[in-house]
Amino acid sequence: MSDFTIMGVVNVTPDSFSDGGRYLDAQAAIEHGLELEAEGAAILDVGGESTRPGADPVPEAEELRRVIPVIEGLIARGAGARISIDTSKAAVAARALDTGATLVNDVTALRGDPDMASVVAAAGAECCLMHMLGDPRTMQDDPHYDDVVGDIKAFLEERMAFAVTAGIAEERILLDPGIGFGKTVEHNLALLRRLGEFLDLGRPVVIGTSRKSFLGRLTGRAPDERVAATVATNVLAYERGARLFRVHDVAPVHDALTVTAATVRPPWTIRTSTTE
Ligand code: PMM
Repeated sequence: MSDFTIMGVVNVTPDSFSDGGRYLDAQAAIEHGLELEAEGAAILDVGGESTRPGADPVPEAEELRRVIPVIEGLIARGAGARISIDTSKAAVAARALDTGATLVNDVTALRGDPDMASVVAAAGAECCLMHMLGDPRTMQDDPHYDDVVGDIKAFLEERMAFAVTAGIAEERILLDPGIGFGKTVEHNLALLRRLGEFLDLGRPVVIGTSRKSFLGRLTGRAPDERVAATVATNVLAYERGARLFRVHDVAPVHDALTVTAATVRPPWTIRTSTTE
């Protein structure tokens, strides 16, 4: 039994940072989700609104039109992975939960829509609270922190208290420092280097570095050439205590984390089907 969980990204958007437009058609998104599950994703994170820097908001009806058929299709096709809805709109979360999603991944940490907390609480759903400075249109305009780790820890602690007051059980909460959301390259690297400090908050830490621009700034590579950089950051994050990994490239990250977990926490599982 591995102690890490991979969340495969299923973006149904024309403009997401690294895979925008590729899976805009519901059928393509469903096939892609099933492939990610076969590669080792235990959660599929379905999103219909891009959060890339500078992105414009998507109207509710359009977001519903993008994501609901994909969730329906994944369930109809017998997906075994749990389904997460990546949204900050309560109405989208509510429909997704009704359709079969069990986790709400809200990049605004319940600040984007006043009804979101009660929707999550009423459904008894799990919820990922992520840190973002400002909003996607402005977040990369000269972000500043007194102490990036301390400030984000305090934010997540406050958001967790808010969620619990709203009726969301603490054991249903996951926490994410929000790599790339209002952070410089140095902020992102400090968050990874000091990721272990977030374990003090007592909830599983989620990390999303996949193909992000700080990896491009470091390596000079285009988004779909950042697999090795993505693997490196996820291995490091695991070693620092993260347990949920939101990635586009599930197969390589799954292999890397399997070996990392076996090394850090033996005993491991020998797979007999492997050729020498
Ligand atoms: N990153 C993106 C979207 N949703 N959710 C969580 N919890 N953590 C993240 O880091 C995160 C997220 C942006 O990435 P994409 O546009 O490449 O999907």
